[in-house]
Amino acid sequence: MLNQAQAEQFQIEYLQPVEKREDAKSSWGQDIKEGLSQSPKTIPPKYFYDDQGSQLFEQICELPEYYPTRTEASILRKYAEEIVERTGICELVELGSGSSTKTRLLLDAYHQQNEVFKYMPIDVSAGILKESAIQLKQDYNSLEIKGLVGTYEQALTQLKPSAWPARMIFFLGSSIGNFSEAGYDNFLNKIAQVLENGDYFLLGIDLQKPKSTLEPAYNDSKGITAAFNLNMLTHLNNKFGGNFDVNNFKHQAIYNEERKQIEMYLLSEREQKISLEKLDLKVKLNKGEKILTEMSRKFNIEETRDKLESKKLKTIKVFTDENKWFALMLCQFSK
Ligand code: AVI
Repeated sequence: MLNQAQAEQFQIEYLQPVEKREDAKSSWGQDIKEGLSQSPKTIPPKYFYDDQGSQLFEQICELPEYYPTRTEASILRKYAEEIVERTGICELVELGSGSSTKTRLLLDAYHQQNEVFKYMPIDVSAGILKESAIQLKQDYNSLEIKGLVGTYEQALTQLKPSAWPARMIFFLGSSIGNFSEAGYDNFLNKIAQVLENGDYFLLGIDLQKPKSTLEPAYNDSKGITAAFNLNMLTHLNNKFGGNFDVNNFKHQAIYNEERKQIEMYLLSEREQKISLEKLDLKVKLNKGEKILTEMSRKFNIEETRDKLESKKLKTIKVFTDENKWFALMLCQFSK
């Protein structure tokens, strides 16, 4: 619980549910019904992130095998100042902010260059949003923070026009890799819709690389990624009155070289019947049947640049590490 003084230091707003009919199938619950009725079965990755899942993801980011976080952080550490010089005064909007750890590298740079700014973290986990806002307020006293609780979809349809000279939306950690091809396209359309001429978009992408580096990053030796994957079932049990027994499932992650993506599965170790009472859903799983829980697509800089350009997002600078494992694309919107 927040005390009075803490609660007064920042604003937290809960975004409205997406109500439009055409978006209804992706709202909470409906997409599970759909995903578990198709073949192969799927559960959307957004169900990883209850408070426990968000904590586990934070632990993944610290793992020695999981190179994306530290690589992206090293790029930010090196180039944050240049990003600030290029954007100037900005309202910073972060999609999927989590604990905002990496973001601090950017916030530090704005702070040091005395650029006034406002930070709007957006995350589905209210718990992690509040915790990080308290920490940030302690470290950046003059920072105006307004956290939004909700999905990207909610945020991008409900963001109000900015009163600041410019806005920069940033989406780090290669979370864009977790979208399907159609979801990726749709997401960029929405980004382009909320940006005004001259606004910025900073996108973190994990680049294509050998399987021998990729697979261990999703099959860590401590089993944290396995716990993260299995926690999705506990989340569904809690949220929808389900009876998944996590002991009957195994984590699996493989790199699909043809499609250039990591695919993460929950493998049913026996034949079992699952019910999710609140969704009025009953599902039968065979022994060895797999539920796809996540795709993590890996990118190529030139293709991504073209894709962004097709949405009027002109890449003004690509920042990368010496191994070319990860890239940050800084784009500017121009109609
Ligand atoms: C959030 N996202 C970018 C992570 C990824 O690498 O695709 C999620 C993740 N899944 C397993 N480990 C990390």
